[in-house]
Amino acid sequence: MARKKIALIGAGQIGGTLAHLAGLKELGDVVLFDIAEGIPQGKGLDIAESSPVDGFDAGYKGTQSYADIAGADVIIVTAGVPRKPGMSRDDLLGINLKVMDAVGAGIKQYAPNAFVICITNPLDAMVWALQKASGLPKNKIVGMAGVLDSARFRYFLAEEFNVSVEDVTAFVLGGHGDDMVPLVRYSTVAGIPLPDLVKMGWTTQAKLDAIVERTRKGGGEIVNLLKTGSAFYAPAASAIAMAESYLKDKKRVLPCAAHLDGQYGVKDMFVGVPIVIGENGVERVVEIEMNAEEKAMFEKSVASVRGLVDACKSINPALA
Ligand code: A3D
Repeated sequence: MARKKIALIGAGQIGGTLAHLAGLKELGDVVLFDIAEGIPQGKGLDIAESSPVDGFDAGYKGTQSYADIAGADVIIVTAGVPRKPGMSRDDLLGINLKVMDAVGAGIKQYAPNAFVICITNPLDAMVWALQKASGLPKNKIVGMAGVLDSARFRYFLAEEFNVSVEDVTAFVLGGHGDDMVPLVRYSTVAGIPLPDLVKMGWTTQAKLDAIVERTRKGGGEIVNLLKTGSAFYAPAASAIAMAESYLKDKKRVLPCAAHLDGQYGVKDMFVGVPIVIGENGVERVVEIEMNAEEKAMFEKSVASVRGLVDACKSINPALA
């Protein structure tokens, strides 16, 4: 059976890490596309030269030509600019919207059957714009954010409880912004919900509230430390988990920015919700009941995403 083909649009910090992880996990052959000449070629060759040491077989090709993504099974988009200290994700909108136009046209022409994962910020608006620009079916395009946000939440909780990260599950809803919605009562340690752990004396409500707040600002914490860009190891690992679920038809239940057509009361927007990813792309949107407080937080988050989508429509009316 022929190897799967994974095209990475954007070969920067996240793109390079994605290329390395895709090889280490033998997900398929990798094409790195970037407008910066030499970068995708150099990164591809460097990673290929590590393959004899780590013992994996994967082809690597760096390119400036969209024709090379033809026939890709999965495309992961990180093209654009990342945040610097003092910038919000929303400050990136104008520049990255133009990038989504170009990337969407490339995908439409050469790889309209791929499953596409968008990472470029501001995430929920960029995945919306990329779907419009590419014309991809709504079940074949998602945004990566919730897997990362919930991984951050899980990591902070595992540290607080001094237990394995593997036994902590977390549930995050809403847009990928500082008003995302970490759902405490659906997050557990080995099945025990967080409010019960507070009652059991494992932590205090105040500490839990601080962890929720740290999760919401998790991206900014890394930006402030790095100073020259934003997080890339955990974002890449998160997108690879999504790609793997599609390529291997694992049907994992993952929080992703998915197209909503009435679910959660939202229409024609991409917002973070739990979905099942399998061979057909987005196979199911999981709708949960929210209490009044959760609903209010979710609606606030959706309103921020709507504001960004409206900004995209006013910059580029052709997308509306
Ligand atoms: P960076 O290392 O700057 O890589 C971006 C790459 O995109 C560069 O190599 C550019 O040359 C390339 N590029 C720019 N314009 C184009 C174009 N038109 N076509 C092809 N390539 C182009 O950034 P990064 O990898 O650190 O981050 C990439 C994106 O992911 C940024 O928008 C970040 O804000 C975003 N990001 C999202 C998350 C989420 O959780 C959603 C997390 C971290 C970063």
